[in-house]
Amino acid sequence: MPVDKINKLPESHRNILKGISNLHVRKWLSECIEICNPDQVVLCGGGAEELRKLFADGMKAGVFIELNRQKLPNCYLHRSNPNDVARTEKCTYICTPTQAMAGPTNNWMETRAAYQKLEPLFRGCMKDRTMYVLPFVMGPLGSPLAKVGVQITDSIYVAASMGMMTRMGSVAFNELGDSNEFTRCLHSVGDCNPDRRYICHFPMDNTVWSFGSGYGGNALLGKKCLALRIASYLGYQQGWMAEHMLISGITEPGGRKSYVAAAFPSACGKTNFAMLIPPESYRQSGWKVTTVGDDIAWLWVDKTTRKLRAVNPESGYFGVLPGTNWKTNPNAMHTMAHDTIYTNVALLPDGDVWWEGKTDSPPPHAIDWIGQPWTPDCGRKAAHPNSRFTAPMVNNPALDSAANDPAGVPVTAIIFGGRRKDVIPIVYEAFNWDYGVYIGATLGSETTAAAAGKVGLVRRDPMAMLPFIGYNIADYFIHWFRMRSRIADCPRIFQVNWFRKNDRGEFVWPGYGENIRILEWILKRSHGEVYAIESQLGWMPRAGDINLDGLNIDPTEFAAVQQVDAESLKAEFLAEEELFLKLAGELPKEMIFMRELLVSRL
Ligand code: GTP
Ligand code: SPV
Ligand code: MN
Repeated sequence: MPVDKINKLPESHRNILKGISNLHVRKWLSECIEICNPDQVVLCGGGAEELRKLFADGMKAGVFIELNRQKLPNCYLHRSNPNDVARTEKCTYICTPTQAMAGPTNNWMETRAAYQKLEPLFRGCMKDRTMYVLPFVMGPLGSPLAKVGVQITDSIYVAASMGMMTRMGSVAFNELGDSNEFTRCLHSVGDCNPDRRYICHFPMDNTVWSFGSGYGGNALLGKKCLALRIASYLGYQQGWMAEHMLISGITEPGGRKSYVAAAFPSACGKTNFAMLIPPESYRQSGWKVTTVGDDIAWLWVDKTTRKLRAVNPESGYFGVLPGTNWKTNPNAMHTMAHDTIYTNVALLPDGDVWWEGKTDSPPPHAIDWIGQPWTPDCGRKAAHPNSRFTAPMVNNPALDSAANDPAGVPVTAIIFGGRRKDVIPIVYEAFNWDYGVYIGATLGSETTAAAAGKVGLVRRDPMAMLPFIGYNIADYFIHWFRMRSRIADCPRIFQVNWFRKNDRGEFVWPGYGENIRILEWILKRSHGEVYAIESQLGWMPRAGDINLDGLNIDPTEFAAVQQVDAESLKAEFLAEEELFLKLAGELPKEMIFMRELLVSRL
């Protein structure tokens, strides 16, 4: 922006700009101020005091309700607009010069057309509002992969959330120095009209423009937008990977520690797996699980060792509440016991909160997530199915000691998992990397409330990344196949499915903490310590190799769901065709070969 235009800005805005020493940030911010025309500009420097002020201001504005100070110190309830409760994939675009760059699975807009469409929406959108400027870092400070972003937003909820989910504040300017390499994240809730909702990514400009939503992955732009969509594109160009994966550390009896990275689609168990507490018998013999990350992993190959390593770019959790309780996920319950934002849950008369599955029996009455009186028999849910908690990762009692290590952690195994009531066994191992990539690429999962749309439909969600790949999916697959040759002794790849159901519609596998039993086999296989049986689908545990002691599960029922059923596998292949046809002529040859081998095994 020319100097004379900057001089026309109100003095208070000019003073904010003068306080920013990075000239690229200053120039971009002045342009955004000129477009959005905010009443006030607040530069967030980070820290607890600032967060307190954001909550205090948010309470005055009706954005936050303070919860019971004894039960939930420093916790707040936020109710989103009822039309704005989940990621909206149909409003999410990859904006590139050609459609081929965005590929067959992304919504696409031509770069200039997208800017032209969105600029009028942003013009004047912050009149009478405060613009928060949020500099932030994704990744441990000093990590070779750490990325700086600056988000502009008119949502105090987003500002407070970004303070927990990212390393926000002046640290970002220290990390950035004089460089122009930061992601420009412009966000406005606008009038929160679903017809004017756009989440536009400009990977070639390192830019995200998000308008019309204040919720989760649509609005906390460091998360899915930067750390997955923009980062996956950068990773493709630079030889590393941004994945929708948890990272957890597992200590075995005897003290050996291994790390696994696991990709499950949204609301399919990443946070729970990352915070897993093994059952009593396992704990006593020395098993322990610690969390590096619960949603996103950045993976790269170390130059000297040629081993795959991973960091979690985030510094907080935005976790699903329904189904979370002291039995299923005590670490999450501890994590959200203080300094937490609860979004779209029910409010109890004593200032506590409730959601479906928090307790065995529901409270006699509550105020539901839209602010209406609620009773158990009223026929509505008290909390939204995608209600969430936002909490800093330091709250997690099981935080891994390497969670902030810029060198990351080594990855021993990669796990893909979907939500499948049938067909897919509880666990099996891929024959090799290429077949593992094929398994990930054809991953099917039932849709959940984490994204707007129908729930429970099986769709292909390659690597749990379908909504998050920032470029052409064909190139993404090729990138995965090519990683193998860079890695010495590449991690073993597995598929798991915690969601198998029996004829009565009940989960066959107890899940949660008991998943350690499956992890035990995964680690033994990865370290070359247990035999496996070859099946059409992959390497299978022998009967007796998965420890079922103390479980209320019939070994024959377990064996039955591990059994590969050729007829249902054939139906699965037909369902995969949908994805293959989308890729048409661009399907990597490894995919075709893997598929042919699999078909020939049936
Ligand atoms: P996103 O944050 O959307 O990426 O979700 P996520 O993958 O982290 O899923 P999360 O761990 O929050 O779990 C989603 C839902 O699945 C919750 O209702 C959990 O209670 C439930 N869930 C998680 N793990 C298991 C499991 O092992 N078995 C069963 N039956 N349910 C599970
Ligand atoms: C997901 O949908 O995978 C999430 C929640 O982790 S959101 O941040 O809204 O994308
Ligand atoms: Mn997620």
